[in-house]
Amino acid sequence: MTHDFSQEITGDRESQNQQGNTWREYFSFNTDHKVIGIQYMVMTFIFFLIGGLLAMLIRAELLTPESNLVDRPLYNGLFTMHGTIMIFLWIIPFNAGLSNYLVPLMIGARDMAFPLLNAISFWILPPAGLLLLSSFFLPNGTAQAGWWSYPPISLQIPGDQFINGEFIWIVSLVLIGISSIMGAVNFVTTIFWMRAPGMTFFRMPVFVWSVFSAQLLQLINLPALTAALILLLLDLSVGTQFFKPDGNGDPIIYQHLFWFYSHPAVYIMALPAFGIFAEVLPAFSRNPLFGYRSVAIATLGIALISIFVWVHHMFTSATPGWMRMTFMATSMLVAIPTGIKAFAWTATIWRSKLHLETPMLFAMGGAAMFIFGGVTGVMLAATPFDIHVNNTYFVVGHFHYIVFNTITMAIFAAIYYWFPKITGRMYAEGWGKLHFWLTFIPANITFFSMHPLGLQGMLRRVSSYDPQYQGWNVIASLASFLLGASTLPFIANIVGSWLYGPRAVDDPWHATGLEWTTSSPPPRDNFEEIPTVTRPPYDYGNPKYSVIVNSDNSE
Ligand code: HEM
Ligand SMILES: [Cu+2]
Repeated sequence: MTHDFSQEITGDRESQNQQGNTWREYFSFNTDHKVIGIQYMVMTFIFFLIGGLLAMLIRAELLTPESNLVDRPLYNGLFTMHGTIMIFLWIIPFNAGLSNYLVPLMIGARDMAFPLLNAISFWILPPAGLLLLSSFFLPNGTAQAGWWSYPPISLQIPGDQFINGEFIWIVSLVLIGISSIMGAVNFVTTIFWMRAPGMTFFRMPVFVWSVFSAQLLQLINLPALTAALILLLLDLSVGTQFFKPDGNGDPIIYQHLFWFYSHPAVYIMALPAFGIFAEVLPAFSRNPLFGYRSVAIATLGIALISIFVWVHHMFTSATPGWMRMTFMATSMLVAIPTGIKAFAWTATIWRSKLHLETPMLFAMGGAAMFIFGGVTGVMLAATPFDIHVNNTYFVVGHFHYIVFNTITMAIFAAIYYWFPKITGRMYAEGWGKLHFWLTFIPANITFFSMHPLGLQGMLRRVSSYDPQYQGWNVIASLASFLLGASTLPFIANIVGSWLYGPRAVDDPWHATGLEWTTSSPPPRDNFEEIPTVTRPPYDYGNPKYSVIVNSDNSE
């Protein structure tokens, strides 16, 4: 199943490695999984910035109790687009990009199983994203029904234009969904069939296990959302009544189909983050990952259980008692495999000498914040509690502890950790640490504040609120502006280091894993020779890796 790229390799490989790719290649249709990975990551980061700007606007509106900065329809559009962009154009496709870059290297393959399909999956995204953004220029603006797009609200279109914000929203989400399904086929096939000799399932790094589990979920669950969106489009545009309560339709069916995908989507987003922790924590504590096999199995276990919990998003949707009870129980069950992971991370770094370089700071910060977000998650799984705080800022606080404080932090850990491999250059450590503290502290202030607000009863998706809520809102908004500013040192560091940073060695962190055995950046076909794997992953007890990480990571 491996491909032979020897035809395509021209010139001296050494010099090719040194020069890496020219920037033009990143704007062209290229089937190299590494180029595609970088294309995904850079593009999604731009969407992260756009989604972040929208969040700043939302937070600016919420500085005062009155709705005075933007009008209400625009406010609805802002949180709808913010949520949609952050999920479907930042976290999910960023993970697809990182996985694209890493999986073939980590399993000892020369590329993904279907390189052409891989490039097509990527190139669907820029037009879909631009299409979504273009809806800001429509007469009635963007979609306004939140990222869930529940009918009947999503079907109430002012002015009745055929092409409207909701229409564009659905079309671009269907396109993104098609791209994700194609990507999932590629990842699952690659991990199944393209592993190097000796790379058994239980020698795969946990990151690969995470990608495998997350992409299985994409395959099983995403078709439900795609189907629901197509039916919604028909209701919206040609007058069918699948979900219209005033016809014969049932809006609750939409909620089921939506959450059948969108709860697992939480794990499609989170599992790769857990995988990143499992790579970074061992490398910077010089310990093998504690309980590797249990962690690998727990990864699949989380994915499996997460298919059966979706109704916890519908406790207040006239859901019958037996369903509430059942889904409360399954939801709480997720805490077991997740707890195994959290325990393993802690045990890995327990009593070891920690090397607090930037990737480690982000990984430890993200893992710790996950404990907080996980606990509020179990609280929300308890039906009586959820009924109390449903639709309040408590929920918004909870999921931002996951999507920002855990997953986005993990993404930053990954960027710093694999930056030397990807670019062949080192980033600046001081700037990285500054970025960490500027992110970690304001993020906690911003998103912690949302919990007391929710407990006191402040609703989400509102542009005006009772004056009693202003205190925490001002704190959250001011901290969020700092959080926005924290991306500046990051961008400066990444751009500056990519262009002018000192050259990185092949394995600057003395880390285990096949990706570190090849050059930085790797050649077009990844390895001079396909490696034969004879040892377990996280081989940090092995004398070969007993070297201590030092700050001199460059040549
Ligand atoms: C840059 C820092 C961020 C800030 C300051 C921020 C702030 C906010 C605020 C104020 C809301 C509106 C809450 C409401 O009215 O219901 C919101 C909603 C949301 N955010 Fe964020 N957010 C940030 C990052 C993220 C990230 C990284 C994600 C990734 C998935 C995300 C996902 C969402 C979602 C899904 C919603 C719900 C949208 C809806 O109600 O339809 N946010 N955010
Ligand atoms: Cu859920």
